[in-house]
Amino acid sequence: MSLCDDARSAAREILSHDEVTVISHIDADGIAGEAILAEALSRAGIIHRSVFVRQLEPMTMRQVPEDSTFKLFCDLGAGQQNLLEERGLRDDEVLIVDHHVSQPAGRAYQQVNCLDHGFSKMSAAGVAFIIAMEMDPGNVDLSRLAVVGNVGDMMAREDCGLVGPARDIALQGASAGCIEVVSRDLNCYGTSTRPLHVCLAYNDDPFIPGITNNVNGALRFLQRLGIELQTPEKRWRVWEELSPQDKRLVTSSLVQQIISCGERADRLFSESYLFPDEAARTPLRNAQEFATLLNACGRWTRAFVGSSICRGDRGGAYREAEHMLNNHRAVIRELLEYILTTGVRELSHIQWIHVGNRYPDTIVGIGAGMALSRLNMEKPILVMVEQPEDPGLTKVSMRTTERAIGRGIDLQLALTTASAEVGGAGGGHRIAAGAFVPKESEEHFVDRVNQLIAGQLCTEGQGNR
Ligand SMILES: [Mn+2]
Repeated sequence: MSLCDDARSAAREILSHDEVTVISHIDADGIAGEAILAEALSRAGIIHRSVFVRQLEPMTMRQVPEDSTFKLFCDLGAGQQNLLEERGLRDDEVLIVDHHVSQPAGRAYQQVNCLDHGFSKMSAAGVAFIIAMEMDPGNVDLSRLAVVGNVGDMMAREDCGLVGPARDIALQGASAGCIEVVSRDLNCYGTSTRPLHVCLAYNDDPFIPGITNNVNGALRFLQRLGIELQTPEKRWRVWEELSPQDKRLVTSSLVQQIISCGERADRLFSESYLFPDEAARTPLRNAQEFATLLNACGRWTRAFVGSSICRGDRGGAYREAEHMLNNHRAVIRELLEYILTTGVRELSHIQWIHVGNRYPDTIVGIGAGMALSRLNMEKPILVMVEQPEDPGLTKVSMRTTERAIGRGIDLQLALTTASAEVGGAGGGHRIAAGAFVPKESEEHFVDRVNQLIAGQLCTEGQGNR
């Protein structure tokens, strides 16, 4: 059975029900996946409602209604099939749409999981889209949301673009005219909304000496090239607005700058995914910024606002999301300042800080990533934060760089191993991972992670990249 076969039988199953509950995750991928399924269900005339959870655990299982509706789990469920079983859910009333590692339980729940077919660079929204297309090929416009989910889950990061079936979805959207796939675009966040010099200065992958973390340096660099940085109305221009010649001039000069510092310039370019139907200079214009908007909604527990935007609301929901995005950024800036002024503690192979209960646990990962580029980038950063609902539990977020991954570092492996040893749980990706650990084991845990990272660097060269 191929992924398509699985999706086809899942579509048939879904279409056979009159009432469906979608249970999804509150991040960009979960919200985009939910919106794809909800929209496909609406179009098929099936009654449905949705529930968003931060993660699937015994507490949040209570939000899953005890009724006769068919339960569609999205971006979660594969690893928590024991919970579904404990709840007494029958195998004929559940379908799991996921891309996380499966933990089978006694009952064989029906599942569409790209991981089962060897596709690790695909998100739940991507899987949801393939199912939606099997429900009705007219759902091709939902490819935009699938791309947002994939990019939001960092599926395009390592290879500077989507690959495999996730990329096929982007190309399907391009043929249908709703996505513009730009090859060798500038690999930079904020190309639709940020003034170009700010956009360049905030980018740290690749790290460009004199430009990264240096807004004035970036501004002088662009002025030297003679690029028209403002419109006649004195508004700063964004990358998207530059002429093709100016874009080429900027990228070729950046390449020179990087090479003259002895660095590799290949990560300066990436494939990007634009949505030409959206208003200019809004975060809805490209997949990366759209994903941030959804993450902001989820992190401020307003996943439904994000879902409404995915399904076309450009009025009230969009204004509310813009507000959350500003708030989101302000709190992240505060966290960044806090980390930099308080300072991290350095161990031999990692650097870490505990921010107590000052910041919501949902943003510490992002703050950690931003802080890392201002600190020693050779050492992965680990940030701990108190769990608001459970002070006995500490949330851990770790971030590192592509370069460190190339040297053998795998944060997901380190955190999963170390947290399991203290009775916690972890997960994520090589470059960004998280865990929950009991508060009393914090110190031991940090030392253990340090040890594991040291071990990973030793085994470098075994070709596990
Ligand atoms: Mn996901």
